[in-house]
Amino acid sequence: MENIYSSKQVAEIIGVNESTVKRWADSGALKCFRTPGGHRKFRKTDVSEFASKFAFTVPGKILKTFDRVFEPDFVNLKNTLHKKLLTGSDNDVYDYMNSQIDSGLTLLELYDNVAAPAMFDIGNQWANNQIGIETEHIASAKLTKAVIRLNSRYSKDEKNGMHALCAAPKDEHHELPLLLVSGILQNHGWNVIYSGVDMPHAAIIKSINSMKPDLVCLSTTVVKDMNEMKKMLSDIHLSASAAGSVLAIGGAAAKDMDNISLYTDFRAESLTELIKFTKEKFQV
Ligand code: B12
Repeated sequence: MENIYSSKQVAEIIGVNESTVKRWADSGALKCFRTPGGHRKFRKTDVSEFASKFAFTVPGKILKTFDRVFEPDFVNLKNTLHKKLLTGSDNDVYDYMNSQIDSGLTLLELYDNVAAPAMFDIGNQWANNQIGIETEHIASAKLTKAVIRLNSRYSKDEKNGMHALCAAPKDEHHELPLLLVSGILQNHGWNVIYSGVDMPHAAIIKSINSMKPDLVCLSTTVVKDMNEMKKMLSDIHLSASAAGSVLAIGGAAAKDMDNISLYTDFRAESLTELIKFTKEKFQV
């Protein structure tokens, strides 16, 4: 049966005063109907639709998460972020992303289903000459800055005792995916050793040998020479196994790498898959 809420319940769900809900209803912004006794009643679908709009325009206002009344409209969220990346300020981008977390989205959903697709669209616009390279660079920089702030803000204080080394190999300059990976791991209690992009493969191996992390995450977006990449991954995989580390690889270039099990313990297409894997593998 369809869920119906009272003004008080809607106020609790959205996190505002009951009088505010009544005001919204009376102005027509939030749809309601009246009982024969004159009480306002709200359908779940109407609250849900209103809540997603509300979260866009009033950063920081919250949909309390005890009852997730709406399924996020990821396409809409992605389009709004995309617009802010092209036209908003650094703070607009950060505030918007942060307000989505306040609205009940997880960091994982925000990164996998909103941020990554928004950058994908920007890449396509650039490839189709709809925006210039300078616009693409500025948008990437805005997102990078916002992600660094979000990673720090949503890094879990209570650590799970596990260590992950996050790196991107030599000649790989796409840093955003790696920042997302590291932020999500920190958000799940991992200690992250972040060595950044363009890391020579001997240096990755040296780090694995000396730090012996539980997990090594490599992100690759663009590969010039696939054979060279596979050779490098084999070496890293061997060193990781010897050090007792699990090797995970992800990113656009890893997607179509064949015989992947020869080069890594795990290939992920998303952060969601990575977290599922780490939960099963490490019981954390
Ligand atoms: C931003 C960007 C750049 C920026 C990067 C800035 C930065 N600080 O990161 C700069 C300007 C440096 C750049 C440079 C180049 N770029 Co570029 N870039 C992009 C763009 C627009 C976005 C990349 C991005 O951040 N995506 C979002 C991320 C978060 O998504 P993702 O990589 O899929 O990651 C997700 C998952 O795969 C997963 N994941 C990723 N890594 C890992 C790792 C692990 C372990 C796990 C578990 C999961 C995981 O998690 C993420 C979240 O869901 C893409 C467009 C696109 N389609 O992606 C082009 C794109 C990748 N670039 C492209 C190109 C061609 C280049 C250049 C060669 C351009 C040039 N001529 O100089 C150079 C190459 C530089 C190099 N050698 O690395 C092409 C690649 C085409 C191809 N397949 O070969 C693309 C696809 C653009 C296009 N449409 O043509 N780029």
